[in-house]
Amino acid sequence: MLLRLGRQAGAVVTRLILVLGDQLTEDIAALREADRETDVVVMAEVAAEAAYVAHHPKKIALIFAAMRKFAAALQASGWDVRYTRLDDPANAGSIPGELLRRAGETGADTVIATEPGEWRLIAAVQDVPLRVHLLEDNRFLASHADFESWAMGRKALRMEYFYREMRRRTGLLMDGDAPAGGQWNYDSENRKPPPGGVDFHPVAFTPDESIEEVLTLVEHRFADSFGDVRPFTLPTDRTQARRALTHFIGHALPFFGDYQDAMLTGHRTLFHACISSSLNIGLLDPMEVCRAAEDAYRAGNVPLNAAEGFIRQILGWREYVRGIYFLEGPDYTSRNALNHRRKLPPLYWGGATRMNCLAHAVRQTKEDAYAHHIQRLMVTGNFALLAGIDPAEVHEWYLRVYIDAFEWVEAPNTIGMSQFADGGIIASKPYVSSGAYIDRMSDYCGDCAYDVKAKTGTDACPFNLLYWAFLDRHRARFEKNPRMANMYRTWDKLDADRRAATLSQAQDFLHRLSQGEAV
Ligand code: FAD
Ligand code: DLZ
Ligand code: SF4
Repeated sequence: MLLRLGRQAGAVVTRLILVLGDQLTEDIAALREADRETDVVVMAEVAAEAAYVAHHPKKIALIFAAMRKFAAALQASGWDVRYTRLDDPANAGSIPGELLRRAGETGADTVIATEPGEWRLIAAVQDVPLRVHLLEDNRFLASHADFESWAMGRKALRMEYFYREMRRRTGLLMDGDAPAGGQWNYDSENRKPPPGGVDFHPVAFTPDESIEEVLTLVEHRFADSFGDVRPFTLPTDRTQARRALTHFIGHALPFFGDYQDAMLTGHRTLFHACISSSLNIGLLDPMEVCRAAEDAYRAGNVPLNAAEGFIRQILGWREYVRGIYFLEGPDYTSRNALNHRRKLPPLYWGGATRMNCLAHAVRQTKEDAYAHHIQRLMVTGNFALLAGIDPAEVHEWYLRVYIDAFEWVEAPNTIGMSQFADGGIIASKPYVSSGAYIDRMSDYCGDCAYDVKAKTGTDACPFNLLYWAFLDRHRARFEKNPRMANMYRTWDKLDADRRAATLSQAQDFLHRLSQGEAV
């Protein structure tokens, strides 16, 4: 018989079971391994986790509120939970410090932990001078070994092929051996411009007394951080997260596919699920979410393009980016394949800008700690890439400002998908566009100081200038890319005066951006 981790035959020894702020489910590996009779669960609100980057206050509030509720639920079901609040005078200030303090208190010499979602914290937990057993995070549908064996020997690690394998393995949206409807991917049906009327709103949860206490704490302690803690209406426990999911499946999923790429000033979430924070901190399980979407399709309530598009985000993209993060290793976040060096301009922190799309995305991010995928990719990300901003600064911005940001998911999306800083591991070509794309998919341009139709001149949409300047700057790298050949052909066909004016006006714009002007 296998000895359980850290146990000696016959001896009853207390072990510390570490549960981090984004591991809030009773099914988590460390709790599954634990013994309710003899082990002690350690949970701690610590300054080190709240401040290694200056997170959006809503994100800190979400983590603390959900941690407190989860700890109370564990206690109610008989666990010995040693919970440390941020303002506890004995708080050691870091996860390793809290483990050592609790080891001293209980006499434990062993820690059972579920692998954290950031290399930084994995190293810190492994370095704790106790016997540390790290168990693989069991909340994902592809294990490290699954992903490694899929990736092994492949020249290109494209998400689409990984996704097909995951569909086959899980049986999700499969009719026997074939994909439901005969096609794996219905993305071509998912690019409709913004709809006229949208009447979907995610469920808003009114904070109870325990959450109010957290909001007040966060307001005081993190007053200088970027972002508004109130209003706070997010799900903070599993019951609420399930309600939010059911509401989404019933009311928004049918339209998810069609309008996935659309952006509307008056409707910040459109038909998106707003479940990423619940998934990432453990309140929802990815398989239950995918099954709920498939059930809605099988019941005839949701079209296939919507169910498939939604399931692809979770079964495909979410699992795939995690695989890449752990496959590529800790240096992934410092990659800079395009050698971009510009500093992140103040407009990302709410500084004045005349670009309405950016002003809107940043304002929304400050207020909600949320922007949907296309806002992140094609507005803030697109601009940073076109302007040649240092990907490390862009990465830190995304990690700080979004409610769902943990490095395992944020870094591949930012460094890889959005900034092409990994040299093309995730994206087969850079996600860049001129203003025309934003104009087609949103209502932002109508209220902008710039003219999206103007290609050059003082009124010209900066995306129009920067787009061509980016292609020109990186010609050696991208010209041979078959997916970009058309773009270069179009650029080369423009007359020489127009090209020269575009490049010099782009340079002037970038100079003014770097000087801190409100461009
Ligand atoms: P929906 O659009 O309703 O999608 C449903 C679910 O699919 C999401 O909740 C999410 O779990 C999953 N999903 C969708 N797209 C992706 C993706 N590209 N990668 C991984 N999962 C995905 N997502 C995060 O969870 N955390 C991040 O820190 C994060 N950073 C991002 C940074 C950039 C630059 C970009 C372009 C994308 C980032 N994403 C991140 C992916 C995506 O934007 C968010 O998952 C999504 O906007 C969350 O909102 P939602 O729940 O309404 O998603
Ligand atoms: C994000 C976060 C914050 C703000 N605070 C805490 C905390 O006080 N205690 C904790 O256990 N976890 C926190 N977290 C989540 C961790 O930062 C997260 O586990 C790692 O970033 C790995 O994903
Ligand atoms: Fe953004 Fe250009 Fe449209 Fe203005 S005109 S909102 S800068 S895309």
